[in-house]
Amino acid sequence: MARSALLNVMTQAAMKAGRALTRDFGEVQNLQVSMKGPADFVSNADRRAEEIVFQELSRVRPDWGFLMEERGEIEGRDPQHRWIVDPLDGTTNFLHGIPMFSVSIALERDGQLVAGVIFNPAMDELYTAEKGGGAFLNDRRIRVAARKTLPEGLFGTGIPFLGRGDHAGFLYELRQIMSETAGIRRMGAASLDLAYVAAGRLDGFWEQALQPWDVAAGIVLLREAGGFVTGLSGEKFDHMRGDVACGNEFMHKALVDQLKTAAQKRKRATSTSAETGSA
Ligand code: 2AM
Ligand code: CA
Repeated sequence: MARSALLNVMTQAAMKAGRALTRDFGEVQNLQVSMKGPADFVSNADRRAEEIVFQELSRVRPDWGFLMEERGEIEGRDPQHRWIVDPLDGTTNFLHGIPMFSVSIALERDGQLVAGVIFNPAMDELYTAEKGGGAFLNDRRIRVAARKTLPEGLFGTGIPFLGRGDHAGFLYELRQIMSETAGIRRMGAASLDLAYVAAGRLDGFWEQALQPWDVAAGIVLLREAGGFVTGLSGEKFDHMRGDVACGNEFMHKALVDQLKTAAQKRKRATSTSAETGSA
């Protein structure tokens, strides 16, 4: 399969950064056992990977802007095009020596996501998609799974953690979805969760409060693989807002219904406790 020039540029940048991350990942595993621990080393690995992506993409498309996890917004002379880049998605996994992390690069044209590349160097898996051109894993076409009912469905999610997210709300979602489905996975890299739904490994995925660079590339993959995506209560998806519920047509609808039920149960419980004055 011949990749487009655009996907070639994105792939080269992702693979070059991925190779640097692989070298650093080896070192992280050594540092795990040292007194100092690998935290500072990992922030540097993250910045190095971002620098590689920035240099590679600026070299071939000097006028295009960027939205990057570390550097933030960099305006380009061309107002139409912007790269959205997460140089290391799954930072916590990387820090802990777990090989579930990626380089994620998307292209936005006039505010629309039009191309996405995600590279997991530890598993040597490269996901590519361009609007209208289909989604691929290592150059083989991928599609969302064909399973249609919740009891067959395996779902990915992100669990809020110390200092982040709506912990109480998530427990309602978890209670609801775990009792209706074949299982839930928490992999720790939103880009790869989306890629796994696109590849038909997971049947769906939901998570709140993600950043544009966590999801932008994965959304292109998902749509090109035939998936559906909205916010958590079925509202139009907006990659700048960061709430994601996705799956194939059937699983997406079923997931959103479950999330709505969870939100209603929470609301009822909150108003009951407010009425009775309990916490
Ligand atoms: P990161 O590894 O690049 O930080 C895991 O649930 C997902 O949430 C990962 O994609 C992770 O991206 C992202 N994440 C971690 N901390 C976050 C934060 N403070 N805000 C938004 N997303 C975050
Ligand atoms: Ca990220």
